[in-house]
Amino acid sequence: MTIFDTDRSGTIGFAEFAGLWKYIKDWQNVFKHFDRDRSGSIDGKELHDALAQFGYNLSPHLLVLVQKKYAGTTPAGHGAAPPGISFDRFVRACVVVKQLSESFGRLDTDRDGWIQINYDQFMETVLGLP
Ligand SMILES: [Ca+2]
Ligand SMILES: [Ca+2]
Repeated sequence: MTIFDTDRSGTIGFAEFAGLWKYIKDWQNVFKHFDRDRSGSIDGKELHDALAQFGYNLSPHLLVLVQKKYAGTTPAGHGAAPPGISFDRFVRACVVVKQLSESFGRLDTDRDGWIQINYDQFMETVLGLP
């Protein structure tokens, strides 16, 4: 819950709760918007459209990796989640893509798409993810 505990008090106060609620409402709208076939989950094409809309043009290979990492692994059957990425996993996927891209952008100061980082910087970047 650290991303919502804005004053770092360790608990979520009312203002933070209101922010959290607004945040979830916004995400629900985003999710509904991109769940074009209203299946209740995000498939590969929908994920591509969502990330492209947010300004992240991932290669097809990376999109498959994101999909694999965040799609549900529950076996098919009665009451099983629909195939694809569920709401909470979709939020997580978007936040991780955003944070990784921002971390990269901060390190790629000359904006040529390449970075050279040492072990500490690499670990800091990865450990900074939600
Ligand atoms: Ca869908
Ligand atoms: Ca660079």
